[in-house]
Amino acid sequence: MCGIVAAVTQRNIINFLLKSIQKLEYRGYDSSGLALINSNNHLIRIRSVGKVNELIKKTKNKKLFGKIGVAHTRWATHGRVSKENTHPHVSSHITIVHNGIINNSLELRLFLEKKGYIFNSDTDTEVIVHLIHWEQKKTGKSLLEAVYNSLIKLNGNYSMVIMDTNNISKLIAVCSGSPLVIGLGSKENFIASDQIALLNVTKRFIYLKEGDIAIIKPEKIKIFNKKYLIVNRKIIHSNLKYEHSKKGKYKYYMEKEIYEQPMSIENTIKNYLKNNTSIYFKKLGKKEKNIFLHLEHIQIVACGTSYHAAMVSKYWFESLANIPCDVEVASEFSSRKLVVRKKSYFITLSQSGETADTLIALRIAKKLNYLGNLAISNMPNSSLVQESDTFLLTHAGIEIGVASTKSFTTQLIVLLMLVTKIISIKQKKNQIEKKIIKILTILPNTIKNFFEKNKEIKNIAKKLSNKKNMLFLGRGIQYPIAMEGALKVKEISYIHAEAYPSGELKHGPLALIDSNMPVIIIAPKNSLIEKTKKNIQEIDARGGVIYILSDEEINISKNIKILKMPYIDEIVAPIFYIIPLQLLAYYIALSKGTNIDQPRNLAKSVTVE
Ligand code: HGA
Repeated sequence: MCGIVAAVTQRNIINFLLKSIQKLEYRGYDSSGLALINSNNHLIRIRSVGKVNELIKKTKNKKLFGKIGVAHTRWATHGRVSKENTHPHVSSHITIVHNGIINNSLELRLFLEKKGYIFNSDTDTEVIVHLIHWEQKKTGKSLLEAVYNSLIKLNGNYSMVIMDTNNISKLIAVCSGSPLVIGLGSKENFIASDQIALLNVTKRFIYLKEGDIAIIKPEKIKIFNKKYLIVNRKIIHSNLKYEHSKKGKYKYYMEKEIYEQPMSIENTIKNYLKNNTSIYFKKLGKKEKNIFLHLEHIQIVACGTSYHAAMVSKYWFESLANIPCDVEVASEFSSRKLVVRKKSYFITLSQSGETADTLIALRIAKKLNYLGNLAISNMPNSSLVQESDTFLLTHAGIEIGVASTKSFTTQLIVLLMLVTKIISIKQKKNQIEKKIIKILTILPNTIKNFFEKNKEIKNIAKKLSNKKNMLFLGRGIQYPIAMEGALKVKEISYIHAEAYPSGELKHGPLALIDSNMPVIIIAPKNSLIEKTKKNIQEIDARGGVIYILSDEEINISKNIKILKMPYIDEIVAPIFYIIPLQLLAYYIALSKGTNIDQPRNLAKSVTVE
């Protein structure tokens, strides 16, 4: 959350800052701002409430010029959404943009107010900039030392970039709690919260590690680790293309990402196949093989959509591998006394790999008696990946829509392949691998063909778009899919949607059923369908409006609408059945006219607790 971009160059960077900060809008879009140092060494600061487009409008016809500058897009944590609270924040000659939360900001604010500082905002960020100024004024030492001395006093997360009008040839970046990546140019350097903001200027990147402080000049970069020792960090050559971060022919990123799923699923499968006949995880070596052989329990921790993927995998771990598996929302896992099961292995899931709640859970788990831990993420250089014993990537490609789609289905692919690998390690034979690979290989095409049904889904969506509430029902492994379907609807259309296990309806929620309550039922033909049919009858008898997703002919009543699904193997059915629900949520939101990629109050990559 919150996006940071900064540059120190030999050319005018106003267009770069505006274009790049817009690429980070998915991280927050409450307000945005930028600051430049112009040719007279004066600070020019422009800030605006709302999307980056508002900021762009404000810069038009202003003939702005600056070779060094910072920009920010905000997801507010401290202080309302207002121009005063928008970054950059300034204290005399020092300017900062910040991503994070300062827990002790109130006491520091009181301290600084006593020293005479006047605050122009309610943010915790303004506390940091005055503190740095105070430290420098007090000691008369360099800005770097003032930054270092200030960090000791801060409690919280504070990834930030600092700019000084007294020294226009450098920026200082601090990485703490959320990612910062340096983009290396020729006689110019850049820094951002995500490399996609820099793909139009470079392909060479350095990911700062937790606690790093970097001095960034046009021709030189110096990095100190948290012990204040100079360190060399690896330069990474990215193969991501700027075009990958564009919407192309689609109206919204979410639409693009839904339709990209056959390709991203195929990529993920291929990445973990050896000779098309066995599953091969390069990152998992002898140590993990030994753990997999002996583990007796799996604990998975995640948030939001990743939590639903983890829930699906619980069914796979237990029904296919016979391994007990518990899944918990990360913030709850970190909020209670934990009892670690015997021979338990710890797994985290996060698209961005920066989800604060999940990171905190991992840090707690590392101090407990787990056999080891593994992260599943879409981001190879993320904090979760770096802090975990080992990791598996989802290869979904860049996902920008706030409502996750392709990262969900690719997480499911990785989880199913992992379950399969663990089974063959435990059983010391790989028949199961052959079976699952066969099922997985046909999945991308089945999804591609299914997209032809999108007209039918659009029609259902039109009927649902004026509803206030919706229920999603699923049984067994389809229950988490019902949860994910409901979440998609909530996130982008603001309709209250709730998921229930089909069998649970009569224990309370049945009271909600009337002709205004659409009920979406996920009912593939499997051993549970007869039970689900009974639930359908119960809802129909009470005048509920029923939509069923099924490959079975269900002739219960004329009032029931069926979205006929093609046959799909039961094991991968959850990966397939989420597709119509994603489309349904998308088309409902489209009918309502909401901002699908930037739903209100949300942001992607939730880097605050
Ligand atoms: N606390 C700062 C920055 C917010 C942030 O990082 N959000 O993810 C503010 O409220 O402006």
